[in-house]
Amino acid sequence: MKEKICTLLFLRRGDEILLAMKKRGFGANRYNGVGGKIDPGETIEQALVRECQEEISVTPLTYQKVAEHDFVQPHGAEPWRMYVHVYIADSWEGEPVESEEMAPEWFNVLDIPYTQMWQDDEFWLPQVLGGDKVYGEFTFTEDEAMLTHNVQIVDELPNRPLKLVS
Ligand code: 6U4
Repeated sequence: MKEKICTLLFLRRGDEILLAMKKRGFGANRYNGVGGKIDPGETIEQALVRECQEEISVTPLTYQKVAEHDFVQPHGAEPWRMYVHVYIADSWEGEPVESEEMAPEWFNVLDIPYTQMWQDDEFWLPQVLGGDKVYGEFTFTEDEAMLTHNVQIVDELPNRPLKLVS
């Protein structure tokens, strides 16, 4: 099974969060936070900052971890697993700029376009935006439809080390 450990970051400004339309690759044509794979030798936070700079030309300055998710697609010829460390930033340097990968856009937290996002998002993003910390486990079909979800509000996130263990 292909396995990846990734970051996902939302900028927050008052009642608004920054989403970005993914223009190509995995998750294309969906709104999401910014982020991607943690490279060998990188910390989670180094990857978070680098991906945000690469995708929308912004450097996050202060941020906190709000969720961890285990996403698994166990079916067919190309199964995958993605473990995602999710953060919210409340200060940053620079203005969001569109790149080849992402087109950023601000949304009111009461008007998030869940129908144009990964299906799991509406099961955990509202809780996170309400101030809870969330651990989630989700499975998907080969067509990237969500099959099962298990979302827990937690006091402490697992802070799973940068190695996938089943
Ligand atoms: P490559 O092309 O592999 O270098 P990279 O930018 O490193 O790409 P990418 O774009 O595959 O990684 O990262 C996937 C992004 O999508 C991460 O920010 C995590 C996020 N993501 C993946 N599955 C998700 C899901 N089910 N729900 C969600 N975000 C998801 O909200």
